[in-house]
Amino acid sequence: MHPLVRSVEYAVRGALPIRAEALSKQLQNGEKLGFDRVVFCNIGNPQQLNQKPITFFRQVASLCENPELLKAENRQLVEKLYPKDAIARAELLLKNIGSIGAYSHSKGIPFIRENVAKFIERRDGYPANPEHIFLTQGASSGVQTVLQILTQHNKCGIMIPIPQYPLYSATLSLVDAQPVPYYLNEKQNWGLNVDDLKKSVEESRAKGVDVRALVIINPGNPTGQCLSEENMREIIDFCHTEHLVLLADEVYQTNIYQPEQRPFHSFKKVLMSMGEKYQDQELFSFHSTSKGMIGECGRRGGYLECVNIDEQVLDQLYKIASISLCPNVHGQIMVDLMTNPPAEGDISHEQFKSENDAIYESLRRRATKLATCFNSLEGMTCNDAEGAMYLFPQIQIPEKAIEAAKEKNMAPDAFYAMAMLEATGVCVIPGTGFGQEPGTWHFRSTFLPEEHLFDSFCSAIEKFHQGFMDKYRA
Ligand code: DCS
Repeated sequence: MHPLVRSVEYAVRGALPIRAEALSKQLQNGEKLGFDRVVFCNIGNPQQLNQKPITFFRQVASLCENPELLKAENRQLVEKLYPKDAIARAELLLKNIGSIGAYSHSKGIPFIRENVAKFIERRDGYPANPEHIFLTQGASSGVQTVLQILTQHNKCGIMIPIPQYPLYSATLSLVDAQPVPYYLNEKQNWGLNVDDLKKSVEESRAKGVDVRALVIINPGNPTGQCLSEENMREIIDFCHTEHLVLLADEVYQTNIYQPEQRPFHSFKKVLMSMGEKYQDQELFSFHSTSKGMIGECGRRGGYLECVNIDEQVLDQLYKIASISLCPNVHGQIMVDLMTNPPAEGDISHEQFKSENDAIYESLRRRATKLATCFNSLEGMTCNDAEGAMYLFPQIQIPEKAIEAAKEKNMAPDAFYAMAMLEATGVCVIPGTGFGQEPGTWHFRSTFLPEEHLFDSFCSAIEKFHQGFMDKYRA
């Protein structure tokens, strides 16, 4: 086996979730544990925790899946079950796609790429070129491809935040390139200081690392911060000065919980607004149908926009995309729906808006509730989530627990998270999986458990935490 494969670590599907799966099986087999269900807070997978899909999206997807329903003989029946605009959208998509069982263009269906370009134009107020947009299997495959083309030997470095979402560290391990870490500042609500970026790039270059790109996750995962426009300008200026390609992971762009103080700005928009000097700054930005209020993670929809990327590089990207033939067509359809949902005046608009708003408001309430719960616990502090789907609290783990973890050959935060899982069925991921300042301990939890169960979810964690502290307190 290739040694690089062995070197990869990916905590959100690591030891904790594997144990959680085993416990879940035990419960299914009728065994009695101290809890009656496993709550998978290890991953931002809303529909796994029973978030309802957006009705219009599923209506269109189901009609595309079964075009027989659109035939004249079934028309009456279908019009009873489906609103007219869902039928019309499915017909329009099928006209442009043909059969969804066929391979599509390797960059994605041209009609859908045009719609994505229009969405970006509406969002940012600057033009987007459909030829510079690649539809991808979730954002993950776009990120992997771009990291692959940006690196060529083990002295190549890519700047990644710490804490980070481990897609980045895992992919860099696989392509044998070096992560060049920069730390987010927990005391400033996980803010990003450009001086830290400068220090990090200088140190790495002094060691002979060929630093090529900077990854920004905005809003952050696992940290939930949302960058200010001013900070983004500084980041772009830094990339421009240091000749770094900017990778903007913007999959949580609609998960924004303080829209007045902390609105979302895309890097594309900020870059475009910065004038002539910056119009050679290379940028890749990523979006996904897995997040937001959509949560269609299993469908694997996403896109990648290339800004100021050389045509020859685009050709190579296209070639790499061709090796996989095409992104799956169900995901492409979801990208179309995400970027082009029912508009005001459409029959389905009201229902779409009310479903979307209800999920959004509920996420916002749950984010606050869980942060309040964590902050009420002995030795735990937690920043509010300005965006995304996660909290990343810090825990002061008592010395006796650190000793006990050592005996089990576990990191202290993994020891804590495993104890939580065994006691409550709640599966979170230790901070070690994302990276953290040495000597600090964290875990990441989603705030996705259903709202009607949220109080009992919080009280289970409270009870466990108190018991853990009582057991190990000096
Ligand atoms: N980028 C970020 C910042 C993510 O959080 C995720 C998924 C992705 C990209 C890739 O998602 P898709 O490939 O589905 O578009 N987040 C993982 C996580 O931390 N929990 O759930 C999945």
